[in-house]
Amino acid sequence: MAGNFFSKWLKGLDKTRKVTFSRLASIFGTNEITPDTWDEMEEIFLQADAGVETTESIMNNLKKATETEGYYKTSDLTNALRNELRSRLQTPEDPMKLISTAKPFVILMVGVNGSGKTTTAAKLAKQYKDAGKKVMLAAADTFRAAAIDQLQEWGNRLDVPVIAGVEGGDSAAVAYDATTAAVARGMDVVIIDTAGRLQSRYNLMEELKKVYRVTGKALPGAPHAVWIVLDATTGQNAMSQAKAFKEAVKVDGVILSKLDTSAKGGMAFCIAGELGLPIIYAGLGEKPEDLMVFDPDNFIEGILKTE
Ligand SMILES: Nc1nc2c(ncn2[C@@H]2O[C@H](COP(=O)(O)OP(=O)(O)O)[C@@H](O)[C@H]2O)c(=O)[nH]1
Ligand SMILES: [Mg+2]
Repeated sequence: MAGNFFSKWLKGLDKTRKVTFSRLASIFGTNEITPDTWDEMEEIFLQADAGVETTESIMNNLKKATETEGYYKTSDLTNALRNELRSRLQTPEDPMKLISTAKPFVILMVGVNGSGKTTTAAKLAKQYKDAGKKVMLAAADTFRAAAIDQLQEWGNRLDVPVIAGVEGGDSAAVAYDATTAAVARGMDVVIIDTAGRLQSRYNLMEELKKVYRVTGKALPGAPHAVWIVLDATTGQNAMSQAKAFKEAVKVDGVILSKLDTSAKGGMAFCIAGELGLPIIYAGLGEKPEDLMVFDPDNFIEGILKTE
């Protein structure tokens, strides 16, 4: 079981490992630490999209450790590197425990178009349903009819009720209705999918604020969690998007989607430091079961493992 669990991470992190981090092996294959060691390591982190700031900080800490500990062989660096990376990832609170802290527990999914919100909402619905929870989905992305259909299809496949409005309708009203219905029907979890078009960032953010506010009117304390879905293939771009969303609503955590198709998984290392948010889940594929609670140790193992 544990083996299966890790192999999913290993496979999901194939691209990030093979394109970038596997090159660490050639650094650790040489004997002594030289200026090239540092240059190459820095390049690897930048290519993996860890970001300039985070990369600099990792490099500085490793150089400092090398001085204070008196490292001179590259092999001395492997543990220091692991520790350095691990310190940049937060262990998320167990989401299964978290969703039991309110009934219904209302989750708001936010993020730009195409980041994976709707798919992730469905994946979450499946996990919670499989755990015996009564789950409801809400299609508050009323901007496109296709978005409503997409969530309704997932609802059918997973046998989970979906509350939906009409195309062009008021998304806040959908969120309100869903939350109210969930209370009335004794649901355990409500997952509200929202719109993410960026063309009109101002309107999007205003709409999101309204959805947030109105959900709290339907049920004081809701939404209990706001999770931003960030597409790992967009690397550092996703970071600036996240900052914009954080200005609009109180975001509680990140879901890093599409790690399986990304070579930029290094961005995970700047999320805690630069956004102050934990990564709660990782998307490792398109199927409903391809969502894992973020596990920092498996993540690091998965990107650093040598074949
Ligand atoms: N490979 C992969 N594809 C994903 C993942 N999450 C979402 N997708 C795909 O990304 C595309 C956009 O997802 P969608 O949920 O519609 O994004 P939304 O616009 O934010 O709601 C779809 O084709 C999804 O199947 C993931 O973890 N891995
Ligand atoms: Mg969507």
